[in-house]
Amino acid sequence: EKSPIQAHTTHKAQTGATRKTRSMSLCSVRERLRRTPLSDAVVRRIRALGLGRERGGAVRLSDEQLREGRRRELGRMGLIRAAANLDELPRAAEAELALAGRSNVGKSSLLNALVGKRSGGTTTRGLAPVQNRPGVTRSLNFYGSERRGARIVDMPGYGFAFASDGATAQWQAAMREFVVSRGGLLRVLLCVDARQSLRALDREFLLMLDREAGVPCLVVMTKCDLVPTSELARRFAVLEADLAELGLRGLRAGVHMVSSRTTAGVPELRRAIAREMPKGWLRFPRGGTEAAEVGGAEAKAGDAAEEEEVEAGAEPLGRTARRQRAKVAAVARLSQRVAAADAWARRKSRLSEQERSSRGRSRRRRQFGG
Ligand SMILES: Nc1nc2c(ncn2[C@@H]2O[C@H](COP(=O)(O)OP(=O)(O)O)[C@@H](O)[C@H]2O)c(=O)[nH]1
Ligand SMILES: [Mg+2]
Repeated sequence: EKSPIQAHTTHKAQTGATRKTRSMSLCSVRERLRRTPLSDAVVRRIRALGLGRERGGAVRLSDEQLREGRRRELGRMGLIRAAANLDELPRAAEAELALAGRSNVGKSSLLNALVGKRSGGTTTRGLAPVQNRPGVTRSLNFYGSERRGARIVDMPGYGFAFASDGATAQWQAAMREFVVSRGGLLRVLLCVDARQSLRALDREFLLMLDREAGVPCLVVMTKCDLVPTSELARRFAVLEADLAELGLRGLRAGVHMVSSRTTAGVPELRRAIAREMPKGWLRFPRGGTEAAEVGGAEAKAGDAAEEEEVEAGAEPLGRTARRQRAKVAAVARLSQRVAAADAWARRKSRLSEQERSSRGRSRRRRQFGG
């Protein structure tokens, strides 16, 4: 039995049809864009968010928008674990949000923008490594701050360019297993490059997420600073239509548009996430002081600001969300028991150095991809 993703990969290899299908679908997208009417409401929304690439340079954001976009949410996030295989996953005791999408669509950059982390001038760099080359993230990277339950998982892009087909298929099988069996995974943010349309791998992933894993999903158009407003509005309409066609039960209404480079649209996305995740998962600073803007004294000021934060006004949770929370709580209880049992077992019999290294070898053998 092959997964739809594996079947797709094999089909590509056998028929060599990739180039042909790709150029055909490209034509049809152009044609569809031409025929899609321009929605005034969407154009207004793009302008209000400060998105779209306009002639003569980037759209300008107000100081207020910039400040809001650069806010450091979720406290001091750090890399908790880079899992190169499914044996290395951290315990699923927390509420997790995973970023998924094709390679190079800007997942890691969006993670940096969401947590308000940046180094240098842009938010596309910072906490999670970013490179202008597909397939940089090849492990499941878990980010979080110990003090809070928030976890963001940076997933490797499906179909990364420089791996062999075999390794890619292995990765995809592993990603499937991750989203299907991960107890604490509450939502997935599916990222689509604003200059591209929904591709076969996106569709397959979304269907698998919906039908097999049952994980609700938010869709985000990334790099919206690179597309002219009217084209962006049309691409937005085409994407919404394509998503509607898939008939996903767990799809959250309303595609989000962001630029991780300028942080435009990021505050709005954070608010949408706060509504989806358990209360307190994502908090907003109460006061007007901008800890993230303090520069050198950032870490200290950030901690002080954290103390004052209040919980975001999350909307009452629906039945599904309540069930998800109950599931998370159950997993947390279970993993506490497992941890206690583990600690007890460790005390009783310390593994010899030799045993430990032979374990390491068999673990490496089970590694997938990259
Ligand atoms: N202009 C622009 N470039 C972006 C944006 N987000 C990401 N990029 C660039 O796209 C490339 C891939 O980004 P990355 O976050 O590593 O993508 P990932 O492979 O999906 O994690 C990098 O060169 C980023 O600087 C954005 O919002 N605007
Ligand atoms: Mg990445």
